[in-house]
Amino acid sequence: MLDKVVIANRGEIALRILRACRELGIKTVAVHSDIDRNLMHVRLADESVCIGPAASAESYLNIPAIISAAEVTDAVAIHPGYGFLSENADFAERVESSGFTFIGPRPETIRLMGDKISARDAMRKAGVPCVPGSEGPIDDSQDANLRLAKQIGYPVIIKAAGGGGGRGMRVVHAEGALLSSIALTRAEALSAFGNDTVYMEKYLERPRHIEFQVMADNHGNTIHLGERDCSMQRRHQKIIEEAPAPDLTERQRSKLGSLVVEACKRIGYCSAGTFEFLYEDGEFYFIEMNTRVQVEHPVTEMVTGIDIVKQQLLIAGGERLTYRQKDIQFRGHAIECRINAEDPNNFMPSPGTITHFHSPGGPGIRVDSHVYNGYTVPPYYDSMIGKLIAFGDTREAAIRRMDGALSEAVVEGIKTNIPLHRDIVNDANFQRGGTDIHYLEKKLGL
Ligand code: MV4
Repeated sequence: MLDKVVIANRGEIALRILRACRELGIKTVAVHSDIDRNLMHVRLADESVCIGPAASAESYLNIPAIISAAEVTDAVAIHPGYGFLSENADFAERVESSGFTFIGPRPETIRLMGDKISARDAMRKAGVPCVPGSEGPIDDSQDANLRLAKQIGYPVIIKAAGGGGGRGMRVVHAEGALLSSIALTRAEALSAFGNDTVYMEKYLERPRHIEFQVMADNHGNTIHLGERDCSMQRRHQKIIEEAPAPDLTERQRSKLGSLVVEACKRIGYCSAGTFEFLYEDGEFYFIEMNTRVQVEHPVTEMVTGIDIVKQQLLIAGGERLTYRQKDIQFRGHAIECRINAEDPNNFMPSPGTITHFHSPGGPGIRVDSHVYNGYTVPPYYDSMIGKLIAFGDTREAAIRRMDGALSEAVVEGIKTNIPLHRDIVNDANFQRGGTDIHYLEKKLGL
């Protein structure tokens, strides 16, 4: 078992990791920027180290400072959380070469999945269904690209190998725009990612976004923890996530679950991971794999009863997975609302001091948040101040509980998107379930 872990993150996920360490008797080191010294997990950690000023580039992205903090506190491992350096293969490599355990997959796996073409290639070879498209990158042969697009059928989407999460993509609706779109996406990719490699896929026009959670240890054991529907999003920012995905059958779940488990075994995957799919007309299409614990992991924890972060820590400590696939039971329904410090009308960030904070409660309500009365939300980082999760025996029960919890929540001193969440959970189409990735933007008239 790991002795002492550096938590290389901030906010709610840092507190989440601290809580998992505390339950396992693992000592904690909180690294923080100078303005984050009053974060809750910094106060609760066994030790804390200031790693730099507010700017992320000089603190939470400051690789030498984070590794030095591990050295001076004699820690054995580093947990990157999500965002920041969590999917940075160079960081993982430098952590390992400095003699520490990186709590996550091996660096080469992070690199393989970070390149969206090699990820797609690996999954196609492992028998995971992918979106129809180019096998590997497209080159600059105009005739070949025109032929490929014609064969795939318009609309097509051009994507950057170094992209992901919505960056470096361009939809092409007709042949006349293809060549210029390829050139433009290539140029943008070069400037954004330093890599102008691009590929082509059939563009799915009304998909849902469904992702599968996997866990794998270092002893060849791999399980899946079912799926999450993350389609309620705006400009690639997820707003509401839920598990299980509405209307998915047990048969679909076990079929896709077996495919992603086999794919993990084939690539030697380790730790927590998420396979991202587009789901349209009853078919699944792999698009990307995330090699980190995700913001929305709690909805999976609520319907399986498994602590994903604890499992990550156990796996990093060399332990075997606590569960086998046949131990995994899915029960009930969980919905997560991401609570952001932002204006609910124009989505502008709303940093400032929270003068009054009251957490909702009651049966089936979980609040993953680091804020408290008097906490000042800084303007330097992501605006998410917490996640409200509601569990119920049925989706309807979870929705009812969520609406009640949203009506109880009090956050004064800053604006939040709680009114938007109340609007969505009371929306008839949301309540019917199965809305696609464009639904919220259409509803908001964007
Ligand atoms: C797509 C797609 C439609 N067809 N690929 C956006 C971010 C990255 N995960 C991939 N994304 C998409 N890829 C094909 N072939 C639509 C999107 C997409 C999207 C996907 C999931 C969740 C939200 C999204 C919002 C806009 C576009």
